[in-house]
Amino acid sequence: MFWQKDIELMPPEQLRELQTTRLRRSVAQAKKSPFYAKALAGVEPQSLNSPEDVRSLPFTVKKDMREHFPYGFLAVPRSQVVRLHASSGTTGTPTAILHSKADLRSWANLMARGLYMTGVRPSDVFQNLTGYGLFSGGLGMHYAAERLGTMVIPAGAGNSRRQILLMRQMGTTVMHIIPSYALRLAGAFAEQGLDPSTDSKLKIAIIGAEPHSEQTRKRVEELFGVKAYNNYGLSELNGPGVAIECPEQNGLHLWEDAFLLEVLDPVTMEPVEPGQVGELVLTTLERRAMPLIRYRTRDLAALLPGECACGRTHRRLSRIVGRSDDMFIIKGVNVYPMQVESVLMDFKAIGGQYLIVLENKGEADAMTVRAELSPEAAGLSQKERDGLARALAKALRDELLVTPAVEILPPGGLPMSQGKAERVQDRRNFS
Ligand code: DLL
Repeated sequence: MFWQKDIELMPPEQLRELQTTRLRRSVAQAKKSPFYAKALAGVEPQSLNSPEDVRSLPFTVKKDMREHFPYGFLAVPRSQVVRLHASSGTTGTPTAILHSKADLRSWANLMARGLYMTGVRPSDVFQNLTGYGLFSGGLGMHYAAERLGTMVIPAGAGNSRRQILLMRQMGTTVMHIIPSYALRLAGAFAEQGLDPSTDSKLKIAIIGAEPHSEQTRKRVEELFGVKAYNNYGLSELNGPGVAIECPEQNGLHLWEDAFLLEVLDPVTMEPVEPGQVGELVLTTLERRAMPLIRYRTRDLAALLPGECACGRTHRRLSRIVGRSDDMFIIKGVNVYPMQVESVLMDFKAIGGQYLIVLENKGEADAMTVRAELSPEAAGLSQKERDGLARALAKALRDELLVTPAVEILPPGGLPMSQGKAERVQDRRNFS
């Protein structure tokens, strides 16, 4: 049942003591880097006496990492660095995340712990359908699955025909996949007259790397006949494996021996109550090459109150409800793309892909939701499509309090992305 029983079931008080010891060590280590030598000047690691004492330290933001690219956060000699990853931002200077051998070992172990928790075993065949390269999803998951002892198929992202062939030939039982791609892949099975729930041996899907709704998870589970486990992470904090669901599927256990979590009001930066949504702020407790102190992730989620029936003491996060920088304002209303997705996924005739387009139209801003039909609904008549568009517009208005225009597209009608799906195009000119 457990990969590291003593750590996974560690009593909360003991876990806090471990965190305090590791926080001191992490701060001392961080101070060896040029950035933190300045930012933490005057901070005495031994004066930190509880996990809450982290609040006396300054935040780290992505901009700091950009400005100190590539080696400003490095806390070990360059010769000890064995791997570079980068975060997925598409604009501006990238951020470099540097790992030592020990860092990679500890990351692989953490993610292996998560995989084991979902039921992955050495007897499984593990197909990794995420991109290999600077993106941390591919290699990060690859080494974790190897560490666990499963046979890994390093398929990478895209090329659905080959993915399906590999799955069927090799008897793949576990897939690691970005949820928007999982829905496309189900469509590719259907195009070949195959049903992924019966024409594959899949039983587990590990999904993550992009926000997705509960409805999307359910869809992946139904289409593929699997249990789909939500896995959260970001490159700055290693990558996959920061928090992941157990078989209870009631929140994501955040590995608190490796990360110190704060959930803060993004405006006041004060802690919010358990159950309330706030920004996740994380401090690494194990990283040597590049420790990060109070990193503002911009991801929004709630810390869930109560204990988990699985017995693990590491506290649970809700799914990510959005990013503070994802939210857009239209006609004065705050909207998160995830709200739109939840509505769309309640309609069986709608497939997994959608795009929200924001434009200036005359005096006011206009919002258009473009949604693809599911392969099964591809044959709907124009009249039926119009009816569907009207029903969608109404359901979206009820959820968002603004009425968008809705365009229904055939399956495959939106541009395909190799990695994370693009969900919002803001073409507005604010000048
Ligand atoms: O996406 C790491 C990863 C790879 C996680 C594979 C899980 C699986 P980045 O490219 O740096 O790293 O993007 C990190 O993606 O801040 C979130 O906004 C979003 N994200 C990641 N996992 C989830 C998830 C990887 N399960 C950014 N749910 C994060 C919602 C997620 N959003």
